[in-house]
Amino acid sequence: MKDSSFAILPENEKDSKPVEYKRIGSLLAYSVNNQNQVELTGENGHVTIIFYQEKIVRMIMNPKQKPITKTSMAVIRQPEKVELFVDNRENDLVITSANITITICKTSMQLRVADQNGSTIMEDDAQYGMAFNKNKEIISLKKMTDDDHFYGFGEKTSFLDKRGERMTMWNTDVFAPHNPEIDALYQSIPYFMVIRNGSAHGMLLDNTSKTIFDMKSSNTTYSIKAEVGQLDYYLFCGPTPKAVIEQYTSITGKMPLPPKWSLGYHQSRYSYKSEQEVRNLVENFKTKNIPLDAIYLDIHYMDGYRVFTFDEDCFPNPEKFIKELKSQGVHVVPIVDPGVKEDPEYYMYQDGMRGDRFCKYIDGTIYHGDVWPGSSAFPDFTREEVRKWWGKSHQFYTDLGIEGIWNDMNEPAVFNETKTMDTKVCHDYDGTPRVHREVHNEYALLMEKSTYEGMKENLENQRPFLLTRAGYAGIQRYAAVWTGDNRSFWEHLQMAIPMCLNLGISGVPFCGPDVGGFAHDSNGELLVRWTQFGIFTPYFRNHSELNSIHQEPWSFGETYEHIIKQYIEQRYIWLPYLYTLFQQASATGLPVMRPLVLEYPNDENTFNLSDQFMIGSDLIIAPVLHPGARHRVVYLPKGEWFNYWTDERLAGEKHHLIHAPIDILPIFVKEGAVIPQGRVRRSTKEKEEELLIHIYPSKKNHSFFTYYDDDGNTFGYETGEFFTNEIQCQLKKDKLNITMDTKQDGYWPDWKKTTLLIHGIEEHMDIYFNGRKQKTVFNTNNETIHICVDISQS
Ligand code: MIG
Repeated sequence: MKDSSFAILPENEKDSKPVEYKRIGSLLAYSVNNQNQVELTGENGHVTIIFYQEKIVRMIMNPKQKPITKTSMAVIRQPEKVELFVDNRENDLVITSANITITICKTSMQLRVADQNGSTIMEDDAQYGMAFNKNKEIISLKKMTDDDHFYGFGEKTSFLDKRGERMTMWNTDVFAPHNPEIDALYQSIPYFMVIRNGSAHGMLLDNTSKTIFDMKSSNTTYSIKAEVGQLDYYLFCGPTPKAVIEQYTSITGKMPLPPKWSLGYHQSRYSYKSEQEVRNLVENFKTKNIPLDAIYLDIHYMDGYRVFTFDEDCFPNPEKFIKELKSQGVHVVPIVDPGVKEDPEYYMYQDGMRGDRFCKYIDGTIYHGDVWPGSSAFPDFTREEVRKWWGKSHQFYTDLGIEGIWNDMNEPAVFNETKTMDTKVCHDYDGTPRVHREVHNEYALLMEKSTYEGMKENLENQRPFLLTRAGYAGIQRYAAVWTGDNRSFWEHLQMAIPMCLNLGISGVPFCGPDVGGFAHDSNGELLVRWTQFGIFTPYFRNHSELNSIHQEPWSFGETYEHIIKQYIEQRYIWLPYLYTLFQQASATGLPVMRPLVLEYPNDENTFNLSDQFMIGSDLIIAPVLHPGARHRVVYLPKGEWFNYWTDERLAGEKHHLIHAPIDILPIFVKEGAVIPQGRVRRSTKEKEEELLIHIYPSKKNHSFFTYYDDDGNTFGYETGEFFTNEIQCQLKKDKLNITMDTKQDGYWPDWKKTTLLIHGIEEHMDIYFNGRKQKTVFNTNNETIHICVDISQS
């Protein structure tokens, strides 16, 4: 009935009467604590304002009691000391720091936050700035200007700019086709960024219950709302979009540098069901000479879907098999779900029960829910001892040589009407119990923390790789995110771009969709276009569902196979550049794959540009997203650009019609760019033989690029075992000066040869490298100039 017109019978109209919200009322008293904390008492509630850092302010409102300052697991930083000055004026209380002024209206407790120039960053609605109702909901309405554009919110469907949308955060397993109507998916990242006239600010609503963000119901205000708990948010004052991401990730943490193998091409399927099937698959990649770094084992590898087991018939000797594959450069990544089968003869269930480690109701009975293995219990990851136990249990996998774990169903998903655990389950939370309704969105974050820390300990000095479906703010600290059960629809290829871009803005650089589409049947053209796009998604895995047509690279005939192979090879060619950007992301929080608006926040053509994106600051990728299309429009922002394939120069601040036959992914390079690349390899295990440095000299700007490399596998980089080389390029009249300067040599890369490739030179030119003349060129007709250099002495 729900899916027919019956759903919209007149009688079904929702009660349009708004829930009665009670306002916090007027300010009765205030006090200043520890320099950076101000406590306010209102008529109907309490507010604590904490200056976290110079440009980060936290506000907490609790209608019942003095706000609790303990944070969720999303936040890992303590407040710093910030000097405050409080001015008690007639109508307002004004709190000032060096960078921020907060004005609190005494009659309504409406907040206004301004920068040092007095420009408003954020302002409460006069009536419902802070309010709550008898159902324990809390809400805050903020003013919205015509120029406000919204980004972030983690993993959402629809276009890039979320103005005009209403979104729910409630980790949900959605197999139904993801479409603009589905506003809650697997990840809940209650954080967003507003860009207004080129300036930006951001907000994290740190509340792990169901939260709702509404930029749709009004043209002049937007609202943030939570089902239960405190109104507890952090305001990041920017003022640039990049500064907002840096501020957000300074308190929620950054992605650790992943192992290099996790950046290669990964092949998956629900499921490769036996050792023999996997061996044949790997053999196929080998004979077809297609690069490969990992194979995934979906639920069929287990004994009756019991996690931490292998089916003995299908995988008779997992250790031998996994080690052999690894020696050929292929990692095996098994799936691990949180549900533990209710089976008194199964050690994980026994261990969990005996150690009192499963989620239970307030009366002490264990919660059991149906998942793959049938009735199952779920570890209570809110307890530290349980996290340690679960993490340590991964020794089962690491002893076999496994370094990567794929966590699915961790919303947690349960096969029932609500799709999750009973919200009345009472989590231990290390002795301060809270019901599932309050902490649902945090469950996966805690599971990933447990898994990451356990894997890291078991692997000693090797970097673990985790892939997760669900998460909360801060998930980037532990796992890469894939965007769940998409379908082999062109629409889902299109949707994957803004979804990944907004994940990147939300502090999650390491993400990607199932290439080719998970459910439904893929086809040759779709898989080609998706693979072309996939080589630039930070996470690159082809995965498909049980009942779908197979979609390994060779599944649709030789013509398609040939192009798919060529692009998987491109991934490996681009890896040195991507790895440097991953390193930057792990240090700054800035995403590898980014929307143009992050680099060009004043250019209105970028505000909702959802079908092209940037890799770093110098590359624009414009995938083809429609069947039969052999052309597409590409917008190039300010600057001069090169077509990567032809070296044709293209003007910025213009739309261009680009020819893109089936074997072309349109790529554009900004003038002034320096881009390191490598050669094709069969896997990241093969040594890098040659470093290629593409240079696109600019007459206007001096170019800089710091290339980064390390062993790709250990934590040695934390103690200086890495390599950096600063590449510079300056073009003056007819003299091109290129320098390379090794700044850090705690690690020395594998390559034996370095080649410079200089693009876009048409006239007479003298080329210098590290002060020595290398070559004089004349009217090159736009040919690329190759020069071999030796940097070992530099
Ligand atoms: O509900 O393990 O999103 O990638 O192949 C199905 C089987 C459970 C959902 C995951 C998908 C995986 C599948 N899982």
